Amino acid sequence: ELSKWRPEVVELWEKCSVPEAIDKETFQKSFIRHVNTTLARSIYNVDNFSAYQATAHAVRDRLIQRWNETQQIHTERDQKRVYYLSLEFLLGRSLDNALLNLGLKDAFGEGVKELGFKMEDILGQEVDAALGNGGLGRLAACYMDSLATLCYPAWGYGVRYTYGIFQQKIVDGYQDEFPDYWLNFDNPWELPRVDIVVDVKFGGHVNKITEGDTVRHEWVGGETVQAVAYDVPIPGYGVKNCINIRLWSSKPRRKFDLGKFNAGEYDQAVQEQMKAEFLTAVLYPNDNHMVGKELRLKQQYFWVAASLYDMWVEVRRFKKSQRDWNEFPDQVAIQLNDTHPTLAIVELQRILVDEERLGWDEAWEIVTNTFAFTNHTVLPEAMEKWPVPTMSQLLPRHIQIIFDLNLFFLQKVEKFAPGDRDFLARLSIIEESTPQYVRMAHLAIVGSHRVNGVAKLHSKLIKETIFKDFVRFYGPDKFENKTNGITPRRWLHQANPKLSELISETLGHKDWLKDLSLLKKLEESVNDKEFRRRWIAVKHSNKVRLADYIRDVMDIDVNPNALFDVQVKRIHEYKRQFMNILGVIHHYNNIKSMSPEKMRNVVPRVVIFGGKAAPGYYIAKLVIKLINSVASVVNKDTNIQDLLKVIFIPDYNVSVAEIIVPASDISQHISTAGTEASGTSNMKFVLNGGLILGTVDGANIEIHEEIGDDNIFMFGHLAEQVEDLRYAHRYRDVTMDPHLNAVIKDIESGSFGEARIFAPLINTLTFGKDYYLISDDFGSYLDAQKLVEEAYKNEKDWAKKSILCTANMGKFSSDRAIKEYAESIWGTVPVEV
Ligand code: GPU
Repeated sequence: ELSKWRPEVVELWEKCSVPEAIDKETFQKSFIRHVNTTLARSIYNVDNFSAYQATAHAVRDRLIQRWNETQQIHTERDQKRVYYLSLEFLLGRSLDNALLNLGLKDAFGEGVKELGFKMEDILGQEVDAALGNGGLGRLAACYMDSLATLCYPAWGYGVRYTYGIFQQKIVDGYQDEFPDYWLNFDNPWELPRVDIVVDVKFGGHVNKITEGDTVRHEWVGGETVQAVAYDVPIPGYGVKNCINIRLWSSKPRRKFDLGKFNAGEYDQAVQEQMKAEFLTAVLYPNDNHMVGKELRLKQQYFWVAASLYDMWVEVRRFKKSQRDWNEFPDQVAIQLNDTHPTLAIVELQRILVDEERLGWDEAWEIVTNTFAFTNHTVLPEAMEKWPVPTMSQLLPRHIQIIFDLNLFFLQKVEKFAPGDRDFLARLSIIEESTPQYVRMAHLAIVGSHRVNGVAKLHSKLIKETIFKDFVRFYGPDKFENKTNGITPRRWLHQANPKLSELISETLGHKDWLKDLSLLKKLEESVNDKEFRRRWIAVKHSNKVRLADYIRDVMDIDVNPNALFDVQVKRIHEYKRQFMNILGVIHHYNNIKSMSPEKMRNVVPRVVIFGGKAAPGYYIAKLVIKLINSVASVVNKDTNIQDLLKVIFIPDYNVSVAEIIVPASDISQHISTAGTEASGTSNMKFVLNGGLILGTVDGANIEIHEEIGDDNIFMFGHLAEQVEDLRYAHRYRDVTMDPHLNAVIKDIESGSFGEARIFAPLINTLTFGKDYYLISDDFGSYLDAQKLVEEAYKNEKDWAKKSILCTANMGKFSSDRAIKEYAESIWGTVPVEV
């Protein structure tokens, strides 16, 4: 065995493993080598897709070098590591990002050009890695970019879904869903680790073993599924560091359980095996909504168990170092992205107590010092809770541990507030209904040393509402705010190359890509006429790019000189796309009633929507239908000239967002106050010089603080008024704003197709008591839209606003967010390669 590492062998290895250079010629050689050998093609049959594959493989080779070096150095240095557990990573495309982060874009661009290809065409071949629903998954992706760029020793852990978020098609105005079989062709952005396989167990039973005066538990029997690791390298920008996201894929065990079948039922046995593969087949397509499917719980445990076992490899190193167990949290920090990975808390306690034989309290101290938990919503329908009977079946030992943890926790609560049964019941990890439920957020809070919200208002609200009792019990210090951020590399440099170029030229450096606060200096150019002209020209060319895209996919022409008014995000009642389209109808009717003279004062507008509805979310799907019905009436109405167009862009995803975001003049972030935890696309639009029209909610508030009153359009009731307004709706009739009433009457008269189709939607405002307060905000919404229109008429002032938006977005870099997590929660320090 050891002869492999004889000095002369080592020397040979080192001699042969010279890292490939990154200049044009070596790239071209490696491109052609990949065409010939990896793809088994020749010069005569290389299409754009093969060219993409070959380029991707050439980049991959260089990523792997960096990946290896980073992992080696991080292991050597033995600093505290952070593990980011997220059931979603919405990465989008990788090639352009890797080229830019590695600084290869120019050399490789030249390289492919000489070989007869256009880099743009090559980039367009890649399918998105869409292993997430929306904001939560995209946040995880931005955070990985920042962790890599800031050189933190960090790993992500997730699930390698065979099917990502469904593809959306619009048929007769309705959403249709199609499977996203993204692994159809080979995926160059993952490294299969066929040797890293973890057994994960479900079911079985628990034996209680008494040894003298100690009792231990042994979890036996049940079925086993195997988790195989796939590593996704994440390169930092402008550094050699390249971190890892390890995604787990389920597969059956190689061997049949011989006892379970006889020769006559061979096909049955194969089917049993195939069930194992199904475990990680599909991403659940719900955003901000819990659907209690047993398979989802299995996914969660499968992923968490495999990840903790994998970290245990590190832990074994830790044990060898003879350090005290109490030092474990000095080596490892685990961040829980929402409650989805909460079982990790229980799993670690199980390992420490049942397998490492630590005392319960000692183990629990280690566990709670290791974990921290991020909450992403206050919506009650999104709170995860699992039926105790289901959990007992699947995870018999874990449910025991949960009940024990709850018992000890409630004993402390009882001491804190003696006799207060209600307080106890409210705090309990177990909901005492029939059947009982495990409240995952409660478990996550009890098992973590820090809990954070994702924007100032949201962090305040969780302390005052859903987690109020916990604040009373633990004191306020356990609860923090970490306002979300976005990576300026993807969301400005990559999505908006022209603006990035203009900024770098104006500032005289590219350092702003690593320190976004440096954008502030752009303020000095706001009165420079030539600079403003160029700024406007960039926006215009981005609008042309989007108009081209709309023509390509929808065969509709839009005027790039019109005001582009955008709302793209998951379709959800609380996000109020319904209010937007009602406002569009109002605007449309308004134009129709105008004299030709008055029409000349109207700013031409293209209202752009995009977003997926959860397949089971009936009302959200009706909103899509209404938008498309309005679009088909408005877009062919020649009486209104070109003053209004309504566009629903199908299949909104990360790479479509990269085209839409830089092209917006105004974007809408109009959730009912107090419902949108943060929002992150608001940050992307403003960073790209798009103004926003928003409610006093989530991160809108902090964006407002940074960019000032003059550069944002805010409207609507405040979070603290919502409860009273809802109360009034419940006990009095909803009083309709007269404009809203007129719009509803118009829909009911059949102006946008058969009225009965939309009745359930309109009923949310009436019988449904208008829970999201559209009637209360509609008036101020229309007023704000008027202000937008007036402001847009002044091109010079609008350009100034746009520049000041970008200039003041420094705070919203995910680098800032990650540094805050590292400093106040994780206690990790950078290790640069
Ligand atoms: N978010 Br919970 C999701 O995208 N999906 C979810 O299931 C839950 C939260 C979002 C919030 O809605 C959004 O406001 C926030 O910016 C984002 O998480 C990241 O924190």
